Amino acid sequence: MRGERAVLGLSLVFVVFLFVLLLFARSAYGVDLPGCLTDVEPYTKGAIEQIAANRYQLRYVAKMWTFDPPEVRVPAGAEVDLYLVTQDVVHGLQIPGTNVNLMAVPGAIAYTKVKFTRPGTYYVRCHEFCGAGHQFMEARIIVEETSPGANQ
Ligand SMILES: [Cu+2]
Repeated sequence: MRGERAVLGLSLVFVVFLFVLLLFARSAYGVDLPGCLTDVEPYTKGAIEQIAANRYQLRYVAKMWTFDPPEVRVPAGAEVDLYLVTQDVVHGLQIPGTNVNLMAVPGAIAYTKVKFTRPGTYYVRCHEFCGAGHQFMEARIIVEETSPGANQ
């Protein structure tokens, strides 16, 4: 009986000691809970950037019920690195006419590479039911005809 009390008392002291260590690490070293990769730049808003000749980086941010950016333009033959994150629930991203089919899972970055060879308008659609406005969730990628002799 006496030995059990001693073990319980020591266990309690040890738990309190660990809690004090946590508070010390937080105040002295700024240790905190890990953040989420998708909550920091450049994944907080959608954008397209040209990163090389005829090579683009396109970052989509999905949220109920839009894709950001809603419309982008690239020249025909463009190779696009496509990144997708979500700011709320699980979404999908599909581009009919291509092999692009991604899932946007909270906290994760989805990636694929696509080459747009034919000019035209490509629709970016959500393929994972995400709420009342799911069917309106759409963006466009306009692939423009390149003029002959253009340095693309
Ligand atoms: Cu959806």
